[in-house]
Amino acid sequence: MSSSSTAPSNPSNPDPIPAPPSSTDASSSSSPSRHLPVVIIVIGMAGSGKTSFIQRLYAHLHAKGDAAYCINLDPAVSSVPFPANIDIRDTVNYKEVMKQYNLGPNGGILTSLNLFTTKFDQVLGLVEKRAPNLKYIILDTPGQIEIFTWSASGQIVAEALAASYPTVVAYVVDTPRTTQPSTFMANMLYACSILYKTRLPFLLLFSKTDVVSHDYALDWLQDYESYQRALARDTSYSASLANSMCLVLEEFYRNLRVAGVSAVTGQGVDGFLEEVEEGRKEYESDYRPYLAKLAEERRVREEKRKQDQVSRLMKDLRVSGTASGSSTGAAGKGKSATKPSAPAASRGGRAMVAGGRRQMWAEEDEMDVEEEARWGAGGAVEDDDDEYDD
Ligand SMILES: Nc1nc2c(ncn2[C@@H]2O[C@H](COP(=O)(O)OP(=O)(O)OP(=O)(O)O)[C@@H](O)[C@H]2O)c(=O)[nH]1
Ligand SMILES: [Mg+2]
Repeated sequence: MSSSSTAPSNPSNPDPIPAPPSSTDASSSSSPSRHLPVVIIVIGMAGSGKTSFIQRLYAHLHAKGDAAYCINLDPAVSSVPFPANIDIRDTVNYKEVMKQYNLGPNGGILTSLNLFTTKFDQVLGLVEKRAPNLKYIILDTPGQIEIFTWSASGQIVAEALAASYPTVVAYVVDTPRTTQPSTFMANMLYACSILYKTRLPFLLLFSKTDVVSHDYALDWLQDYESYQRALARDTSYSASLANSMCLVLEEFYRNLRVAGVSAVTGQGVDGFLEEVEEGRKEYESDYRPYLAKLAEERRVREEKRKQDQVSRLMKDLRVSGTASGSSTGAAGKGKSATKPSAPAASRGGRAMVAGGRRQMWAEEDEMDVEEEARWGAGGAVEDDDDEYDD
């Protein structure tokens, strides 16, 4: 894994490094993430314009003196047109992965991403060192969208970054290729599924607006009757499905941030950055408390697990202690008097057995504790020998 030195944020680079946000900034006191770079994860269907948009965004930020750190997560791309500080291709050779694991192109990309993710702690370390001087961290993802959105690796990458930095998902929609109402609906459903999967602040980014303006999309998003009118011209079965779905998606549309950009002309990039800033605020107000809630739940679960382990251990100790006591004290009593001690003593060791058997023994031990109590209280319950046989 290497980090290129072409980015303006590199200390060895003479390009301007933006000053950290001033402490007199109105929102700095109320927003703990104000000084942190914002992560923008760019996701979108194949060829929707992700890479070209990042190239344009990087150039725009560079011109403004805002430092951006770019990470390329697409192992199959032949050339990256923006200066990637971290490039998955420096770590994993996608073609070799295909050969070595006997995979097709998509399996190769997925496996490459999985391999890269195993090193993601190193990426986080590199990012962390540079973070104080950065304004944005931008991620380009593979064109095979599901490889990032539905794989464990994609989730790990997104969650690892979102745990440390305000993070926004920019879902790129190919504006000229989405003018059909049913294609539009399919794309919105996909966007919706990503929003609910990541739970991160979400931004719909209509690309290639130099070719077709995204006004039609804004119209459909704001007024579903207008969408239905467009759909009325389509008599296919998928149109009737889209008709029902648009009502369902109304709620999704209502909370959506939208921007339109052209990677060719640069039009709309400032509007996009404004939406990213809104996304950062949403991260602060919604996602950070959600993270804190998750962390608290994890802490409680872990606490309970530890307590359970301790109480199981105490039971084991009590049982084996009683067992060794009874094996000496009960010597010469009858057959039934020594019975509980034998399995109890051996169970002390068996409790160490890993996996599913542990639960079995734990449950058994609970029964035996009761049994020991009865024995201790002088209860004369005679058990069958067989019950204790392995
Ligand atoms: N006219 C125009 N063409 C664009 C724009 N953005 C991208 N393109 C073209 O769309 C095609 C795909 O662009 P990419 O940036 O490679 O898209 P991508 O989403 O990164 O593609 P994959 O990584 O393969 O999924 C290229 O031919 C670009 O030149 C744009 O804003 N305007
Ligand atoms: Mg690309």
